[in-house]
Amino acid sequence: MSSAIADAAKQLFGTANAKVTDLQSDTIDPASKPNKGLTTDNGVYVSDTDNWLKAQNGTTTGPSLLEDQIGREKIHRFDHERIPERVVHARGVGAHGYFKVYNDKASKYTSAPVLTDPSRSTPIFVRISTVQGSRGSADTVRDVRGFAVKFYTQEGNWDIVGNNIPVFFIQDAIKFPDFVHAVKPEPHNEVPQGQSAHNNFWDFVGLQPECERFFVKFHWLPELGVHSLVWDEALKIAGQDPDFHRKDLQEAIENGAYPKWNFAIQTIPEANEHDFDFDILDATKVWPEELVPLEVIGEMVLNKTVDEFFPETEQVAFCTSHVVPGIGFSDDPLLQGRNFSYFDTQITRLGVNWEELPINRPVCPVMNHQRDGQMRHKITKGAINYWPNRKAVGAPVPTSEGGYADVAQKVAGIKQRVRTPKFQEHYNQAQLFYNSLTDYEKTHLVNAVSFELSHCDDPVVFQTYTKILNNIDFNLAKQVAINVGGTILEKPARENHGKSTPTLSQLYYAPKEPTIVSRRIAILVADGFNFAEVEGLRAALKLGQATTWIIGPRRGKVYPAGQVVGTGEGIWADHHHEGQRSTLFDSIIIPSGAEHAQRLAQNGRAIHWVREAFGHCKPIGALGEGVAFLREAVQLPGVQLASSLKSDSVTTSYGVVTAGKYDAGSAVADTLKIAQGE
Ligand code: HDD
Repeated sequence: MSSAIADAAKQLFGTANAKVTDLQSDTIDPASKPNKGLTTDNGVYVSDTDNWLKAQNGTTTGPSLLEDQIGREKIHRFDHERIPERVVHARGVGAHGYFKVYNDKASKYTSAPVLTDPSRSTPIFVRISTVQGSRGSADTVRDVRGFAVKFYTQEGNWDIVGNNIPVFFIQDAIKFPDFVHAVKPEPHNEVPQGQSAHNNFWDFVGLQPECERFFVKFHWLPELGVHSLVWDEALKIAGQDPDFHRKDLQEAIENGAYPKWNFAIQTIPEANEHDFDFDILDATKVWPEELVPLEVIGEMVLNKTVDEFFPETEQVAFCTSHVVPGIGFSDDPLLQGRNFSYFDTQITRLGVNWEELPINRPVCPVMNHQRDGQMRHKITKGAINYWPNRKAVGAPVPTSEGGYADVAQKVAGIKQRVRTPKFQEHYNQAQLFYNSLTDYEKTHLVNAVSFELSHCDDPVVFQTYTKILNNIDFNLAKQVAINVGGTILEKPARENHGKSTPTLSQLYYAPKEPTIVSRRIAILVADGFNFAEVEGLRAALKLGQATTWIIGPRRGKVYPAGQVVGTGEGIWADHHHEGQRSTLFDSIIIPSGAEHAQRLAQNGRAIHWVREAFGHCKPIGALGEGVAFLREAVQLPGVQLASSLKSDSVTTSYGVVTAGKYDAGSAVADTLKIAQGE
């Protein structure tokens, strides 16, 4: 390899984010010089992009001429804009960032510098996706979320292609096409989109109930915890703003609330592979943290949005087979199949030279004797494209000098299509999961399965599946069966082992310190609101890195108490009551102001805003006359509200926080409380 290439790579790795710097050579800013204006793809300035070349005769329109190379080029390029969308995980959003480890603790397990060298900051690109829906489906559908990370390391690219669920649905890669066919829209009518609530999926899962080296499981632990939408919100947002999550990521990064994850590993020495009552290579099983504790060793931060969606987020291509020295593969039958599948799919989507695309190419030097193929970008000098060769060009690198080393592993067995007995046990951990849920998580689960099975109209499907649930828990099976007309059984199919583990409940992943970072808080106003209070609240919430949104009767000026509606200075409302709904915000505040409160109380949409937010268990705050409006809107006798307009003491009840008057001194504390729903 030429030392010039190696030097260039070294220089790139010296920059703040080597991958972002690397992409600059392929990034165009249309506003910058020397671009005088529009050109053809071959760089010729275009003088008219609106009219096809025609054989025009006076006022009679003549035929369009095929010879118009500018018109043809524009149409050709348009006709070929689409590439096949990903067969799964088609809808996604991407961002750049960095990864670093805190110390060299992982050097007990690996020699990979990306995991052991704390002086390094490795550039990464992350793509977060849904699984079932097409590229245009909604963000808030009920689905697993994909989480693929590409590390541009100095030793080459390493991809971790994970999901937000700790287990997978199937055990063997050979079942993946069946699984995906079953979950995707049904083939005869391409329905439903972005949903698993249909016969084929529940039919399939009803018949397929599996849903020194160290073995390692990788975990990304979100700094701000794990939060879910309630189903009613998710359904509504899918219509109100199908790009809700995409925008959320972009908004967080643009506001400097950079999403951050801790990186943790679970490790099992090779010698202990068979010490567990489940097979550790079965991707449908967790490694309970009581048995195999997590070690947090690093962090990942996303701090830059993409410049253009297609060349970055759409063309980024992950491969589980991309590993760097120090990391290898287990015999997990799912992983083995994935190592084949990802590479294969990229060839279909992007062509055989997909690894040369700017977003996919490593920052470190790449050199081999692979050549040609569609869309080859690189030009390699010289007459040699094979190894061994008389000039020793492109020689393999010994493992002692950083070449990839395969770990020697003894393999013996009888060639057969089977699974081990441990792979055939499917219910112990399903029960462990169910037992570990809080009561309200159990309720959500019952509702979720009931919703899904209600959309299956073939009785064979919902009756079989409700019977299967009885292997997990009798009550779960019974409640779902009652809801959907399934098979109600008289007794459990098996004893409940009674074991549970806190780490399987979402509650476990609440942030250690309550925080409002990146929360969206709506301030609901009508003309006549209390200006000083709104300003104070906004400043206080901004300090906590939340964003505030004024929701008023119109997107335009709204007038505080003391100003004449229509002529006063006013403040600008970000949205009107109809334009954005409560579902799109994490919490609501209703400030004081007599006229404003009266106006809100006469506005059906404003009342619905508050009722809906309350129904979705969102924290709601109100001050002064805002409390009176809230009282009318919520009308729930159980909810305690501040009673006196004079009192500045805070009343908290059912996530509703109220005070008679606003005390600027305690503004920060109060508003933070409101937003956290304490
Ligand atoms: Fe997969 C994409 C995650 C099993 C075959 N998968 C894909 C993506 C994620 C996962 C996050 C999106 C990557 C992106 O953003 O571009 N897949 C998983 C996880 C699995 C898993 C966590 C189990 C532990 N996958 C799996 C199997 C196979 C595939 C068993 C096939 C044998 N997956 C693919 C694929 C995709 C893909 C067809 C579609 C687009 C792509 O690869 O790039 O090859």
